[in-house]
Amino acid sequence: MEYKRVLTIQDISCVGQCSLTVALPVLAACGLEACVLPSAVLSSHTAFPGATFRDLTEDMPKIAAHWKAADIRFDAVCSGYLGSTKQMEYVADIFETLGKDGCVRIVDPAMADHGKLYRGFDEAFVEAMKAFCAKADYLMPNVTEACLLTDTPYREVVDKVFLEEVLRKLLALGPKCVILTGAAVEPHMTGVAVAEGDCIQFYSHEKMAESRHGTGDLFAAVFTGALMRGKTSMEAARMAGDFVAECIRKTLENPGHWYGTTFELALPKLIQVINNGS
Ligand code: PXL
Repeated sequence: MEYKRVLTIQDISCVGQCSLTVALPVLAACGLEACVLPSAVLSSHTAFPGATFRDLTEDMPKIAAHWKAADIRFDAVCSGYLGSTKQMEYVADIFETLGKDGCVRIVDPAMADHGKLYRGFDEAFVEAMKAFCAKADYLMPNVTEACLLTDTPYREVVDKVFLEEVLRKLLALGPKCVILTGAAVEPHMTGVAVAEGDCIQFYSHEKMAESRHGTGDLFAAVFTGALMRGKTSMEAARMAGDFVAECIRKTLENPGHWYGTTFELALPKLIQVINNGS
């Protein structure tokens, strides 16, 4: 089996089961080498009031310069939660200079959920993200981020017509493929939509009773892992959606675990699915 090297660029939230602390174990479970470029270090994700935040923007070009000099290159580069617009410029440069031939560029425009921007983000960040999305082969927003990126008023309840319109506008930003999470087109279900060229496909799966932090990051990591293991974008999106549902199911068996998912308990199943496809 070809052994691939993936670079994941996002924050380390020391506590909270999101961003790098979920991407690393998930990519490893997919049989990939996971390299990291931390965009910031936080004591926890921002849903814990009072989280500390150390911005690592200044370190990013220095780290990238070392990799260039040492001829370290990646089969895939994916970005998640970024702390500033300057960081988008650095990631865009990494996309151009640190990829092997055929490198896959994946952007999760992590900045909002449930109709609201995360703490610390503003309109200028959203505007910069619109331009950054053009650099992506695969763009992976949730419905809130999709609405922000396309100047569409957010709706709690959506339907296929609404989502198809948003997906077309997202493709117009420039990515080759859009994977939209939280695309709920049937009652009591949630799902994912994959848009590529003129083709839009939907996959519905069970909607869990509660949501949890970090599920977008889990989705992005599984999608990336599955894609790099040779799955199609639709297969990868299905695997990612099913894995997130399984993580929430396991989490709800541990009442009181409010801030993330007990995703570790679902990793054995992921390893099986990635290797055997069932
Ligand atoms: O899961 C997205 C995410 C990543 N990183 C940090 C966050 C969040 C969501 O709130 O706060 C620091």
